[in-house]
Amino acid sequence: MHAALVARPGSCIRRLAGTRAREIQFTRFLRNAAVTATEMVAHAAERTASRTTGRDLVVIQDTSELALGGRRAKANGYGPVGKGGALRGLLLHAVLAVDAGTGGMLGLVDATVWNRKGGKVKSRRARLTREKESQRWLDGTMRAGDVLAAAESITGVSDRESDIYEHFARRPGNVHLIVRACQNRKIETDDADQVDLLFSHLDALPERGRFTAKIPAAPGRKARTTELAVRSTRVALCKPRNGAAPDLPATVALTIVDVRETAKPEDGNPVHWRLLTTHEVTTLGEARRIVDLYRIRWTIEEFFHTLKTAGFDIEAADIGDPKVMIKFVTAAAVAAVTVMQLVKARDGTTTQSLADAFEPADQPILEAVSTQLEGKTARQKNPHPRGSLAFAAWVMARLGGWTGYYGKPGPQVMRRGLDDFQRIKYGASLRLQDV
Ligand SMILES: [Mn+2]
Repeated sequence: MHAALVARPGSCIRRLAGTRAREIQFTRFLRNAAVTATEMVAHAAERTASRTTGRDLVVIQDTSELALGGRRAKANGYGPVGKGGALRGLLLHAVLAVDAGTGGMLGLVDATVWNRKGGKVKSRRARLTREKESQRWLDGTMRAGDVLAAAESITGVSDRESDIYEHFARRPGNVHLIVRACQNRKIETDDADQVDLLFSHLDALPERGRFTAKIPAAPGRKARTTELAVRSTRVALCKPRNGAAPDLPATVALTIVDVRETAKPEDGNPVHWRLLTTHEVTTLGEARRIVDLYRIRWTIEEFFHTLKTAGFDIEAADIGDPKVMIKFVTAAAVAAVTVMQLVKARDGTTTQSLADAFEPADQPILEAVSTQLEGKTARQKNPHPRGSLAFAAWVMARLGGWTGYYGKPGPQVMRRGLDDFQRIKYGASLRLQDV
């Protein structure tokens, strides 16, 4: 099914499965109680773990809402998503492993898809839901520490939603954190016994220095190169008075790095990030490194984008039963990682090797297919070195219908190519058995 998902862009099961017979097989697979979302994720995490041994990693986690519709989705039992909960759908929390040096995607570490309880929620219920949902950040960090235990280093990176005292207090020993601060917490400072507030304390600090950085384009924002002013200091966050578990320590010692744009941009708001980290930061270079690692967080936004629009068109899928849909989204999340890896590798500008996305046994088949696909002109030759992910991306793009002449192959093309490749691989395995 992973192959079918990778291959068929598509929304409804019929289109995804291709034929009526495959449709029945596919829904049977999804409805089969023995195949759980947990197992699909565990299998993907195992493959990711094998690629991350001895490497410095950034582990990114974030949540995305998958809006599936209005009244009909509600009648089918989908819970509220979006502002005000007017739409119905599911939530996906994903944890991805990325190489800290190159930014190359290495795979899925964890994924949880869930359906919120529908209907009107009383404030107590709403609060319990919020508490339960905030647990996902702690779980994601724990899971990264377990699954990626053989990594050289792990830095967990996440946005303001994960600024939770317990997240810092209970992190595993092998996971560092960089979290964008959301709460103006009470802090104890080095220089005085008095309690201060985090944000005003930061504002009063002298600048440590400045550096220029590229701000990527975003909806309503052009890419720009800008100057950032840096402040940083050690702080001890005080345990929140309400809601924190009694066994948590009274303070947690962290470093905060504050970067803000020195000039007002033409469009949108100036960048201002306050990044709480467990890493040691004493120099401007180290502060810059924290900012650079945090910027890798953007990868997960690209992943959600691949999954939703350019990729699998999940939000247009037409599956009535939320339990079945949870499995569908999980399987699509696993497949979307591979599609995204191929799209990123297509220009040969990343240094990723084939092993970051494929099994070792795939290499001879890929090379044979590549030779078959190569034409007579230079532009029809695979320009990438064997054993590189770019080499595989070229093969998948050609299989998926890209001519090599016009434009660049996107997710749809890569997915089609991967499907063909899986079929070729299956054929090759049959032939090997015949011998
Ligand atoms: Mn988020």
